[in-house]
Amino acid sequence: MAEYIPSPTEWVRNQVDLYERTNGAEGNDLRGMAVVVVTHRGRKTGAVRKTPLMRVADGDAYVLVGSLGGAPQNPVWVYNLMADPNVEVRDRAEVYSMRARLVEDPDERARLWGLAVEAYPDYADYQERTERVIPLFRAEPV
Ligand code: F42
Repeated sequence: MAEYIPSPTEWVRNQVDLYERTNGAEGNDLRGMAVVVVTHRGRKTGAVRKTPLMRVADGDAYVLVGSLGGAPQNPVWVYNLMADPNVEVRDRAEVYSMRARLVEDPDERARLWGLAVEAYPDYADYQERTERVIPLFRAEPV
């Protein structure tokens, strides 16, 4: 089992810790909107990384949104998922083994973006703030 390296960002690290410790009973939201925790592998360190993201469900799949608050650059986890798409998605007490596929088809992206903004309306502002197209992954059961 590879080493787990917690996020260098304190509030993110604390949210992951609380979420996992309580099996998703606590720490499961951001401003009242649901959050999942995605476990993946660092593409350089090989370490286990855990990233909380907004919960955007699409049937038995989840949409993972690389918004990083509308920052100019992609979050680093996006590159980890491109290098190794095997992830675990924790949705409260349930943990699913999934494969995360970068969504490239424009029609599919438009549909999933609609779901994302429905789940977390601030994503629309984040996209306006940045020149980059916010990357979306569809995490699908394996
Ligand atoms: N971020 C989003 O982008 N979208 C969301 O919907 C979202 C929701 C959310 C909800 C709750 C919450 O607590 C946080 C939320 N965040 C959301 C923030 C999210 O959890 C991440 O913190 C944020 O996206 C930043 O991701 P990041 O991967 O850029 O993280 C940085 C701070 C980080 O951890 N950097 C590490 C570091 O040490 O600086 C590197 C981590 C890493 O993966 N390293 C790789 C390795 O090999 O281990 C190397 C990668 C490389 O290419 O250099």
